[in-house]
Amino acid sequence: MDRSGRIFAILLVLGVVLQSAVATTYVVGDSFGWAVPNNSSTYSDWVSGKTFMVGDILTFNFVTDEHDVLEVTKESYEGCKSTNNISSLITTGPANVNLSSTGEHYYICTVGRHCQNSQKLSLNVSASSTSSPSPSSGPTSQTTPPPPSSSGSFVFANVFVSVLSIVLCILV
Ligand SMILES: *[C@@H]1O[C@H](CO)[C@@H](O)[C@H](O)[C@H]1NC(C)=O
Ligand SMILES: *[C@@H]1O[C@H](CO)[C@@H](O)[C@H](O)[C@H]1NC(C)=O
Ligand SMILES: *[C@@H]1O[C@H](CO)[C@@H](O)[C@H](O)[C@H]1NC(C)=O
Ligand SMILES: *[C@@H]1O[C@H](CO)[C@@H](O)[C@H](O)[C@H]1NC(C)=O
Ligand SMILES: *[C@@H]1O[C@H](CO)[C@@H](O)[C@H](O)[C@H]1NC(C)=O
Ligand SMILES: [Cu+2]
Repeated sequence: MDRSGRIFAILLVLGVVLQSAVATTYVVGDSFGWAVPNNSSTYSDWVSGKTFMVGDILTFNFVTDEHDVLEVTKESYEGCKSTNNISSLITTGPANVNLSSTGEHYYICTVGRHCQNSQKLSLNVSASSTSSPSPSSGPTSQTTPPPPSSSGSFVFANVFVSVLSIVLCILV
């Protein structure tokens, strides 16, 4: 491997390492958004294959007053009940929700029978690779959110490294 190849390889590895520290924003349901689906597996299909980390953000895309978002316990999720809420009701869309603790998180829409009609989302959050693992939160306990990560500077660093690698490959 020649010199520029080596430099490129090093920078590529650096970029991948930095990338893994960047918080991810997920748009719930992708282009379908947060609405009553025509299929009971729409949101479980959406979750499947994704790995959610502490620090990641969920964007619930919905029109204000048509839907809402409430984080509840597993029991309330299964029974579509608004009791035992873990968050306060989010009524303004689109809404960002921070995944600030590990473990299972359950979200429902409390409008009409939307939840009964499968407008509900459950997912499992893993400890982020860059922070020390925090204990899984039970239904009534909530772990303190980790200190704000410097994801902005990580994004910048990653862009910087990518640009640098391209420039070096042209010049070297
Ligand atoms: C169900 O919804 C999906 C979007 O999630 C859409 O692509 C599909 O055409 C719909 N199917 C029916 C039968 O309405
Ligand atoms: C619901 O989605 C699943 C998985 O994508 C699919 O196998 C099934 O046929 C769908 N059912 C309906 C009624 O569209
Ligand atoms: C549950 O909902 C009520 C009413 O919206 C709110 O006052 C309360 O703070 C919520 N509980 C939590 C833990 O957010
Ligand atoms: C979510 O986290 C971001 C930074 O990661 C912060 O700016 C924002 O205020 C947080 N939002 C909530 C609702 O905690
Ligand atoms: C969530 O993750 C934890 C730890 O990785 C695991 O023990 C638990 O079974 C998972 N829950 C679900 C519903 O997959
Ligand atoms: Cu709804």
